[in-house]
Amino acid sequence: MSVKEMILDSKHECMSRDEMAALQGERLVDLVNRVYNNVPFYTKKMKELGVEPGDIKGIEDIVKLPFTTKEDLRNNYPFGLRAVPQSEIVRVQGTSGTTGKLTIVPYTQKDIDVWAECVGRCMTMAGLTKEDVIHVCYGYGLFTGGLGMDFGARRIGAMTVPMSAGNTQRQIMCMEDFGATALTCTPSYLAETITEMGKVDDMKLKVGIHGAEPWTEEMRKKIKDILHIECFDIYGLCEITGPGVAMDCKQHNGLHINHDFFYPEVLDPVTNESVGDNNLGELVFTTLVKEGMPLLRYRTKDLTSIDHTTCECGRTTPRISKFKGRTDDMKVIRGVNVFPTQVETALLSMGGDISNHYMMIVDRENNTDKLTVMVEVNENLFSDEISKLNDLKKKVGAKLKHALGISAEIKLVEPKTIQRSEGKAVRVIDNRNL
Ligand code: DLL
Repeated sequence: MSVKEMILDSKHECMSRDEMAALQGERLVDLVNRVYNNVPFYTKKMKELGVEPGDIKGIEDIVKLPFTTKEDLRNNYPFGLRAVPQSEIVRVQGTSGTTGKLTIVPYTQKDIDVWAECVGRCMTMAGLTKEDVIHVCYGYGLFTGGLGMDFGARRIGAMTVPMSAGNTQRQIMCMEDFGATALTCTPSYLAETITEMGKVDDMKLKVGIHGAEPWTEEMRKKIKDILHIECFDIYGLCEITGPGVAMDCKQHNGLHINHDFFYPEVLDPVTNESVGDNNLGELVFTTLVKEGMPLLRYRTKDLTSIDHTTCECGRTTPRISKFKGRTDDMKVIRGVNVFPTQVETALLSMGGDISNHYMMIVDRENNTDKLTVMVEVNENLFSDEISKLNDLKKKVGAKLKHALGISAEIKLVEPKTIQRSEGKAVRVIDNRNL
C-alpha cells in the first residue's frame, strides 16, 4: 500500500504550511467571536487584557489571547465555560484526574464527529482499516479512553470489541476468539498482562495503541519483543477532546498533531514565551473548531517539544516528542528535577529480572528529602541466595543514581506487591506536604 493510502484525510494532514496557517487563522477568528460573545469568563478575561475580537486577524495573533488553566475549569465547574445552549449538548465526558474534583467537558454532535475523525486518522496512521478488529481495554464511561477509541474505530469501519479494563483471562480469550488485530489500552495495563499473554502466537494481534499516561521507548521495545506487535503512542486530554489529539505514525518519530483542529504552542512555563522548535516546554492548546466548551490557550502542564518539519510519512502536521511527564509530576528532590519516566527508562534498560512496576516514594526526614524506589522483581529471586538479591539491589541503586543524579533507597519486592490503579498508573507518592 502506498503512503498516501494510509492517510485518512490527506487534504488536511498533508496541507502546505501557508494553507494551514490561513485555515487556522479563519477558524481562530470565528472561535474568538464565539467565546467572546457566549462565554462570560472569556469576555471578562479578554477585556482585562484589553483585547477585542477585532484584534484577532490571523493565527499569529493567538499570542494576544488569554490563557486558560485547569483552575479556571474547576472554578467554572461543571458547565460555566459552555459556549452553546444546553440543548445543543449531546454528551459529557471528563476525568477524575489523580487529584481534586472532576473535570467535565460538554460536547455537541459536531464535537463528537471531530473527535471520531481525529481517532480515525490516528488508527489509519497505525495502518488499521475496516478489515480490522479493535479490542478496547480502556474504560468506558466519563473517561474518554473507551468511547474515544470506539468512535474512531467506527469512523474507519473497523469492528470494535468494547471490553473495558479488568479480567485478563477473559480479555485474552476474547482477543483470541474474536480475532483481534489491534489492542488499545494504557501501557501499564498491557505491561501487567504481557506475561499472562503467553498465547500471543495464536493471536492475530499486530498493532497496539497506547496512551493516557507517559511511557517510554524502552517500554515500546519491551512490548515489541514480547508480543511482536507495533506499538503507537496516542495522546489526548478530555479538555481538548480525548484521545486523538496526536499520535505517532509508523516512523515513530514524534506524535502528529491534528493541526487543523488543535493549535499547539510550546511555552516556557515560567516566562510564557515560545521555546521554539525542538526545545522542551509546556504544551498549550487552542481548540479551533470546538463548539461545546472551546478553550483558548489551555495549559496542559504536559512537557514536550515540537518539530514543524515534514515527516517521512508525508504528513506536514507538526510532531511533538514523546512526553517527558507533566510539570506537576516532576519532583524536585534535593534540588534535582526527577521524572518517573527517567526511572522507567533506567529500570527497563536493565532487562532480566527487573519489571517495569515501580513506585517512587518521597519523604522528608530531618529537613532532607529521601527518595525510596520500590521495584518488583522476578519472584524466583526470593527463593535464591540472599546475596543475589543484594547484588541486584546494588545494581539498581547504581543505575538509578546515574540516571537521576541523586541516590535512592531501593526496595526490591515480589510481583504484584505494588498497588495497581484502575486507570492511569500512579508512580509517585510524595509525603512531604510541600
Ligand atoms: O487520558 C485521554 C486519553 C485516553 C489519551 C486514552 C490516550 C489514550 P485525560 O484523562 O483527560 O485524558 O488525561 C489527560 O493524560 O494531560 C497527559 O498528562 C496524560 N496523557 C495522555 N496521553 C498521554 C501520552 C486522557 N500518550 C492527561 N503520553 C494528559 C503521556 C499522556 N501522557
